[in-house]
Amino acid sequence: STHDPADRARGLLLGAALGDALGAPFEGRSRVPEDLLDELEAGTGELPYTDDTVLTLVLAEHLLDRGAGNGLHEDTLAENFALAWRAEPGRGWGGAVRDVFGEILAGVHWQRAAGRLFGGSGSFGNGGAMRVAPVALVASDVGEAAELGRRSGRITHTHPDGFHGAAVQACAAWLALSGSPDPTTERRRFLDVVAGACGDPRWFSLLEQVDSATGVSTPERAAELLGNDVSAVGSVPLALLTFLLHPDSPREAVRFAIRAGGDTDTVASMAGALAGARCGATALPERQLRRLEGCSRLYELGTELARR
Ligand code: R7I
Ligand code: MG
Ligand code: MG
Ligand code: MG
Repeated sequence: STHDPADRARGLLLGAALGDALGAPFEGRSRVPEDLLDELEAGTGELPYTDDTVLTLVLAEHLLDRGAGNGLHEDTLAENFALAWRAEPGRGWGGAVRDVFGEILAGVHWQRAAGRLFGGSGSFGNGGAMRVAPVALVASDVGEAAELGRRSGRITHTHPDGFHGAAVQACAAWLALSGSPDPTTERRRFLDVVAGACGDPRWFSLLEQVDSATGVSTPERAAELLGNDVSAVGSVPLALLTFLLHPDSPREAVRFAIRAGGDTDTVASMAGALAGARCGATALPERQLRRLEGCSRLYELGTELARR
């Protein structure tokens, strides 16, 4: 791990984007052979990111614009998310969230647009969680990380599974940045603090399952136990487990998440954000960073967010 806050902030953003970009070619595959992943890592072409990073960037820019102590402004953030979708509709967006963005741009309030999905229950997809990590860079404690996670998640994901999932990933990112509880020696405590800050009983039991799964030896088994799909409950637990198994190697964390199959870009992005936050950008594979789309902007944003 690293003690330089700027390195950690850059690691959080770059780890998220690198996980997204490396996972993207395998999204939706049930099994990812190791040699295909080796081949991608050894390549030289650009590594483009997807919707996960598009929205992570929007949120990071928003938090920077808001300035110290001002948290987030939902109406502005909702519009910025929607504009980002309209600017780049080909980034692999979730099926339902595109309708929310379309309605927002047509003048419907985000709360109404998101709330009427799926017969009024709202989306339980992982889209709130996949973009949330930057809130950890401005939260002053884990409770504030949870609150910002819920608020940013609810803009598109009004189903409790969706916005609590965002809160859980936000809390994990905050703890990963802070270095305590130490995920290498206090796994159980790490998960307990996340569960306590989230406060939702469903996530309390999901995080218990993460704790019970820390003995797994393969990514395939981890996916069997915790899921690897586009729902928040079927992906955030796998991302947290991945981080707890590889807290000191962002590269191994990202590889494990991808080899678990399913929603590979998103799980690798969430796990990459956590390991990147703990270990810093200096611990990320340099050759891959040079191939990563948006690398310099992400690096600058990390530096700027750490400064405030
Ligand atoms: O959550 P969201 O932004 O999707 C993120 C995923 C990531 O894997 C990205 O990499 C990208 O590929 O998409 O988008 P949503 O459309 O809100 O949710 C994703 C999907 O989850 C939806 O298209 C539905 O298939 C499913 N889903 C639901 N299905 C039934 N009932 C989400 N909520 C529900 C539900 O309530
Ligand atoms: Mg994606
Ligand atoms: Mg991301
Ligand atoms: Mg995905």
